Amino acid sequence: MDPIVVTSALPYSNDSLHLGHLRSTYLPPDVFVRYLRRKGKDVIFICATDEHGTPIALRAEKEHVNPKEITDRYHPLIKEELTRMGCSFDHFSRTTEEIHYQTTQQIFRELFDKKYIYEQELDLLKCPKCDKFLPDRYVEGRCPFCGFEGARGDSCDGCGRYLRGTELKDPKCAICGTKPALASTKHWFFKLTAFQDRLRSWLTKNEKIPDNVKNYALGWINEGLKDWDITRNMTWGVPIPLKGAEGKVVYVWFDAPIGYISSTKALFKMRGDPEGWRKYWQGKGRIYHFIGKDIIYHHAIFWPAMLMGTEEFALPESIVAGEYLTLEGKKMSKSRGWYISIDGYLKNFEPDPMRYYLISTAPLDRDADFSVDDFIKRYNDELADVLGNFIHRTLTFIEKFFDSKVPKAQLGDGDREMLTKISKAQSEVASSIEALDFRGALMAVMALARDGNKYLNDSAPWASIKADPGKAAASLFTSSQVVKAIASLISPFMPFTAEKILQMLNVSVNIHSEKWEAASSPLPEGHAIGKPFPLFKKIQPADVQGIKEKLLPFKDVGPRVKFDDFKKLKVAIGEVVKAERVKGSKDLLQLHVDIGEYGTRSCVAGIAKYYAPEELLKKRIAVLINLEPATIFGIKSEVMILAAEGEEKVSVLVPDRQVPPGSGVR
Ligand code: B3M
Ligand code: ZN
Repeated sequence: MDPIVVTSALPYSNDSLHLGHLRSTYLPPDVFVRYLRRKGKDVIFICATDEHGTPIALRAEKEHVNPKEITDRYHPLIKEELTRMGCSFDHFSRTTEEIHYQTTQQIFRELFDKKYIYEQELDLLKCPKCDKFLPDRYVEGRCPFCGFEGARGDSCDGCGRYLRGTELKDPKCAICGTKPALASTKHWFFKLTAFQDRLRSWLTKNEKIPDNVKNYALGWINEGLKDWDITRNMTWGVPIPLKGAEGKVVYVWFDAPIGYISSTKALFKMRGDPEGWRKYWQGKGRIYHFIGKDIIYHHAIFWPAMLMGTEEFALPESIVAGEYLTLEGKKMSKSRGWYISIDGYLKNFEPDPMRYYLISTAPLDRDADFSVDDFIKRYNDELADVLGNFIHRTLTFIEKFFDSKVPKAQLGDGDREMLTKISKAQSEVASSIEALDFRGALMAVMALARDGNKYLNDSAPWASIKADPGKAAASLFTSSQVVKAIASLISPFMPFTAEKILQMLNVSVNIHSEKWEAASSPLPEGHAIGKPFPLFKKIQPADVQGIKEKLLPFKDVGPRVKFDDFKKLKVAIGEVVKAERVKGSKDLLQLHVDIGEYGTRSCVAGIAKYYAPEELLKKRIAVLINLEPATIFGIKSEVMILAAEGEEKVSVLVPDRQVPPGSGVR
């Protein structure tokens, strides 16, 4: 039996995780691993916190602490929130462990000795004021590809491209804002170009890598790869194991994926078998990486090339990349505060409903949205009405009519037909999971619950119990078998729910290690069940708003104003009669606005990035007319325009119907 390694991308140890991470990176592999364990496979589920890199170093510098203090703070938090969500890692290590440093340095040396790593002098950005080189996020500027303003020295959030600091337009030091200058320094490069053809043929031949990953990666290869700068002039990271490299560390993206290997090593060391890791990584190991779509490049290009270069390790069998999850239709963003944290969710709900929602909402290779209304709807319609209701009805009828014992039964055709659906669902769930279609697999379990509900309605044991108790017995015997099967089949997806169902059934197996095939082994006649309880309490319409308030990161409106104070503001409609750029400023326009009976007034507005002067001419817009005048760039500004600030755009406010200049707004 070939050993299997399943990994989740290593979260940076400087922030807690949110629903988007769960959906793409942590839940799908957990489902996979839970299933594989029950199939008796030799599988390990590996993760760790990624503790290096400039975001952590930069933050430490700003907070005047050692970076390790930050990662020490977050490692246990992240580990705990994932554990509470049911993610069943065999090991969750850290990239600051000694074994990780050793492994990284060893792989660096191996690649260096094989001439896949070479040295080069190059000119890099250095801040004259801080007297420091500015690796990655230590420098910010404008993206040369898409023009996005907040691009950083490693990548652009606007277009998602991988960048070099020297490619940025208008670069600035992230610590002090000074414009950096070029200075020469020694760096080491990984010869990515040497792997171009091997990567292409490996990707093309690999059938288990989903199309979204394959197409991106092949696209990049066809554009042509560049050698990869894998060292950084900083002290936080794994030191370069070469002479003359003092004060330099390996780039975080070189050491992070090695964390998959070093975490495996740490696991086997803990198990008292320090060489045990080898068969997973060096032999016939089958490796599955689960990641978010923004790090496909790192996993489908850099990492396999590194592995190829060592000629020692197995290559990934698959790389599964989850697409994005939006929140209420809007991009989730930590910096803007628009996200639901795992912790915030768990304060209000059990883990399983979210596991259910995120796994079933859309296939992994498609974007998905989380909305509270949809969550509640599906919780009520699917978890409460279908799954919970079927189980609860079956067990309470057995309690009531058959003294809590699985009845002895003479089965008819309809009952037998229902029972065949169990093994059908069992193999459907299995084949979908093996095809990495976790959503399809979960839907197959739910289809079994739906069939069970329908069967129970049709056979109506509550109606036949008096006149034909044998029929009621057959119905409840059959339904109880379906309940037992559901507990088993749903365990990879909703492990806590599976345990609860078994508790109600009074079956004391460890469902997480029970053989998958046992899903269809029957509950014996006469088996005494436990006390039924509702699995999912329905959410009432009256509670919906309260749940929204708790889950969604609604912003506080701040201090309230008195109506009398509001009335003091005079807003009116004015027509732009003249518009021009303010000389010497990139941001400002000067407008002349005709405000009817209030005259034509000058306004200096910071909207030059969003509007060309001509665009505004003749527009009727909302302006605040009784603000104290100000002088901006030497120009008198008497009124202020009102504008909406969208995520990327700014928009002046135009009345929906034609109203004359000077009309008041209230
Ligand atoms: N630490 C997190 C991310 O970019 C990054 C993953 C490393 S995986 C080896 O999603
Ligand atoms: Zn600086």
